[in-house]
Amino acid sequence: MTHARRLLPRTAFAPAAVFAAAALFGGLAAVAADDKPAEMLKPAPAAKPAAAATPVPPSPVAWTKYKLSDQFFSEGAAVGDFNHDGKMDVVAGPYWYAGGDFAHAAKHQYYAYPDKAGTPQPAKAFDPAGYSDNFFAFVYDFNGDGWDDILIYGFPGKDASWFENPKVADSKDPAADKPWARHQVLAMVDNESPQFTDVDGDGKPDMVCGTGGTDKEGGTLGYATADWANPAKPWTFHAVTPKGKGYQRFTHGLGVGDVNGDGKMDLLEKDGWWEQPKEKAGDGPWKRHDVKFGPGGAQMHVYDVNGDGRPDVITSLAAHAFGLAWFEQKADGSFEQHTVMGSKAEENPQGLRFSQLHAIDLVDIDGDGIKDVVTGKRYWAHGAKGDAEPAAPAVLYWFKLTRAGGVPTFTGYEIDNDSGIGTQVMAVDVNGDKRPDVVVGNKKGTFVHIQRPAAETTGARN
Ligand SMILES: [Ca+2]
Ligand SMILES: [Ca+2]
Ligand SMILES: [Ca+2]
Ligand SMILES: [Ca+2]
Repeated sequence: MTHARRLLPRTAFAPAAVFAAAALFGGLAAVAADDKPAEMLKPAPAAKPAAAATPVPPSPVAWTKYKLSDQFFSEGAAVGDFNHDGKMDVVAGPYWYAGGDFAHAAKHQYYAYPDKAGTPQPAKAFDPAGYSDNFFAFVYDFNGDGWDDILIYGFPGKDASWFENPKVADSKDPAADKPWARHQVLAMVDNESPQFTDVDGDGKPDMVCGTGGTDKEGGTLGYATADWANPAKPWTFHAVTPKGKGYQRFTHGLGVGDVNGDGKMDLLEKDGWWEQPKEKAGDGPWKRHDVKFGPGGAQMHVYDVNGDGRPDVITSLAAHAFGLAWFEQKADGSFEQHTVMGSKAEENPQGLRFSQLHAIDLVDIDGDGIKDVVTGKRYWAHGAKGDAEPAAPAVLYWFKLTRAGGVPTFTGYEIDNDSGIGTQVMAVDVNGDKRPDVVVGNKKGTFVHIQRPAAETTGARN
C-alpha cells in the first residue's frame, strides 16, 4: 500500500486534452493509492553546490511532489487518459493511477503476472537490488477507438507489447481492474533508450530501437512500423544501419531528430548520425556521419541550442557515469562539444555535479518559448554498489536554457532530491494547466511532480 504525499497545496485540476505517453495497467483490485489524508512534508534541504557558484536567478517555477508508490515496478512512467474522463492519469509498471487528485489517486492494475499455470496473479514489486521487467511506457490510441492504450518495452532485449484499453469509464467498476488484452508487436527491443516517435513522416509513431543483438556480430538500429489497419499484428522492422557494429540490447544512446534540417528525421547514436534518404525512408542503410557524442548516454535530442539556425545535439555523455553536453553544429556539419555538467564541480558554473543521467527529456518547462532539459540521477541503476556514486541523492533537475547575449547557458534547478529518474523521464502537462509536469517511475517508486508558478512558493526548494 502506498501513500501519496504532497509537499504543498496544489492548484485545482483542470481537464486536459493533451497527448501523453504511456502507462501500464493490470488490475486485479481497485485500491486507493492512499488511505490516509495527504501528508505535508517539509522540503528537504537543497544539495549544496560543491564549488564557488555563480549567483543564480531564482527559479521561475516551483513544484509539488506526489509519491504514488514507494515500490519498484518500472524504470519509466507516462501519462494518458485511461478512464476517458478528461483528466490525465499516470501509468508506471503494472498500474495506472487515476488523475484529478494525486494525493488520493485510485490505483488500477492493468496487466497481471501469470503463474506457471497461466493464471493471472497480483503484481509484486521488484527488489531494487535487481531489475524490473518494465523499462519504458508510452501512450497512444493504437486501435483508434478514442481510448488511450499503453505500450511497454520490457527489460532490454525483450519484447514490445501494447495493452488495449477495455474502455471502462467508472474506475469503481471491477472491470477497470481486469487485465487488458496484450498485443506483442516486436519480439526484441534492443538499446537502452528506445523511443516511440514518428520517423518516416506519416504522422504515426514508430518504435525506434535496435533489434537482433543476440547475433554474434550485433544487430541493427532502426524503426518498426505498424500496419495501422491491424496495429495488433507484429510490426515491421526497418534497419537503418548495417549489421556488424556490435549493437546489442545494452547499447547506450539513441535519438531521433532532423540533424541537417531537410525536414526528414534522422537517427542519432553515440558515434554519429544516420541521414534519412530524401525520397523514402524504407530500409537502410542510411548515410552515416561519424561524430563522437560521448561514450553513450540516453535519449539524444536535436535542437537549435544557440539559435543560429543550425540544429545542435543535446545528450548525456555516459548513462552510468557523468556528463551532460550539447554539441554545436558548425557550418561544415562538424560538431563542437560544450560541457554543461561534468564529473567535477568546476565544470559547471553553478558547481553542479551528479551522476547517471540515464534519461533526458527536452521540453519548454517555464513557457518562455525555449526548450529546457529535464534529467536527473538514475538511482541504483546496477544496485547499491554499481557505477558512479550509487548512494548519492536521487536528484531530479531541469536546466533552463537562455541565450542572453547570444551565449547559450543551461541553469540547473533542482525539482526534487529523493526520486530522480529511471531509464525514462517524461515532462508533460498532467493537470491541464498547460505547465509541463514531470512523471517518473524507478527504484524509489512512482512520482508526479506538478509544476506551479514560483509566486505560489511557500517553502519550495527552488
Ligand atoms: Ca483520466
Ligand atoms: Ca545551432
Ligand atoms: Ca524554457
Ligand atoms: Ca501542469
